[in-house]
Amino acid sequence: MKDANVSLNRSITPETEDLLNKQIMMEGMSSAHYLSMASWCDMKGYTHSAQFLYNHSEEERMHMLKLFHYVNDAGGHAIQPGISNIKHKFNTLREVFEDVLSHEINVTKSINQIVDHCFNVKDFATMNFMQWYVAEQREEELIARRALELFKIIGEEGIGLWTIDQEIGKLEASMAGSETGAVK
Ligand code: OFO
Repeated sequence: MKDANVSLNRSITPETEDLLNKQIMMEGMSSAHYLSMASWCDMKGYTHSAQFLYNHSEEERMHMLKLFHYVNDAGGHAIQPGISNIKHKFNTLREVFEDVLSHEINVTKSINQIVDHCFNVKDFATMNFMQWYVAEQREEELIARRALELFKIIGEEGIGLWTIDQEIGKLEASMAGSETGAVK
C-alpha cells in the first residue's frame, strides 16, 4: 500500500512532488545554461558547437516539460522555476564543455536521488517514469566526455580549435542509436 499522503486525488506524495519540482528546476537551469553557452560559442565563431548547444537547450526544455506533465497528471502541481545566476562568459571552448560535463554529472546525481527515494517509498510508477531520465543521463554524460576527449586527441594549436568545433558538430549524429556509445 502506498503512503498515506497518496489519496484518491493524487498518486504521488508531497515529498515526491517536491523532488520532481526540484528536478524541473534543474532541467530548466540546464536549458538556460546551454542557451547561454550556445550564444557565447556563436559570438566567438564556434558555429558547430553553438548549434549543438542550441539543440541541447531545446532538448532540456523538453526534459523539463515531460516532468511538468507527469507531476500534474499525478495530481501534483508542477512549478515554473525562476531561473537566475546563469554564466554568460567563458574563457575557452574547452571550459564550455568542462562545464557541460560537470553539470550533467550533477543532474545524474539528482536523478539517482529521485529513483532512490521512489524505491524506498515503493512508488514504482514514478521510478519507472524516471528510468527514461536514467538512460538519458548516461547518454548525456557520454557525449560530454567524448566532446572533451576531442580537445586531448586533436589539440588546440593551429587549426585544432577549428577542427574540434567541426567534430563537436558531428558528435550527436555519430552517437545516435549507438548502443555502445562508441563514436563511429
Ligand atoms: Fe536533462 O539532461 Fe542534461 O541536464
